[in-house]
Parts: sequence; C-alpha cells; structure tokens
Amino acid sequence: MSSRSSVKIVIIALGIVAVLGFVGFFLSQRGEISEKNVLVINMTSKQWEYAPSEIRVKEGQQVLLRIKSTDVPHGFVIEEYRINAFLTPGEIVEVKFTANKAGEYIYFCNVFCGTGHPNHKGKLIVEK
Ligand SMILES: [Cu+2]
Repeated sequence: MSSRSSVKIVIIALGIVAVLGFVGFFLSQRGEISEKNVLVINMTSKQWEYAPSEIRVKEGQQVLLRIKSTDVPHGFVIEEYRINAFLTPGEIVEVKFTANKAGEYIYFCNVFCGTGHPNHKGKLIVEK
C-alpha cells in the first residue's frame, strides 16, 4: 500500500468519525427536547435523612431523581414504584420513573447505615 493511499484511508476514516459525531450530536439534542417534561430533582442522602424529605409531584409526571449519598452507603426504595437503588457515597445515582399512581408513598433506606437507619425515610406525594 502506498503512503498516498493510506493517507486517503485516514482522511476517509476521519470523515466517518466526523459524520458520526454530528449525527450523535443531533440525536442527543432531539433527546433533550423529549426530556423537557422530566422533572429533575437533586437529592442528598445522609445519616439519617433525605433532602428533600418530601417530594410532591402531579400524577403522570416523569421524574428523574439524582441522589447522592454524602457520607456512607445508603439505599433508596419506593416499593410501590419498584425502585430500589444502592447509593454509593459521593456518586450521583439516577432514578427515573413516571409518577402514574396517585397517593402517598414512603421512600426509605434499605442499607443498614447506623443507629438512625429505621427512621431514614421520606415521603413521595403524587397528586391527582
Ligand atoms: Cu439506612
């Protein structure tokens, strides 16, 4: 293979990468548009409380919880929504769900995190 043709191959490869990059960019932009209706809630978990300790949303709302433990490992469970997340300290864990069941639901920690663990909980309120 001449060095000339390998230069061509490199240029073509770079072209393909550039095109894929643009396609990816536009697709991600479109994704953001459809994600506009998602309510993003940043949460923290620590011994022995969640902040916020109460979340109130409208029925049908798409919700993205971004939860970060600021001390030790915790859990985050909403049984009725089949949510069960493990919170590694310092990491943001994303929990996405559609609040399609009106009512009040307890979210709680299911990872033993010390003496206050049984009271480590909060409340999700889904309004009709
Ligand atoms: Cu706990």
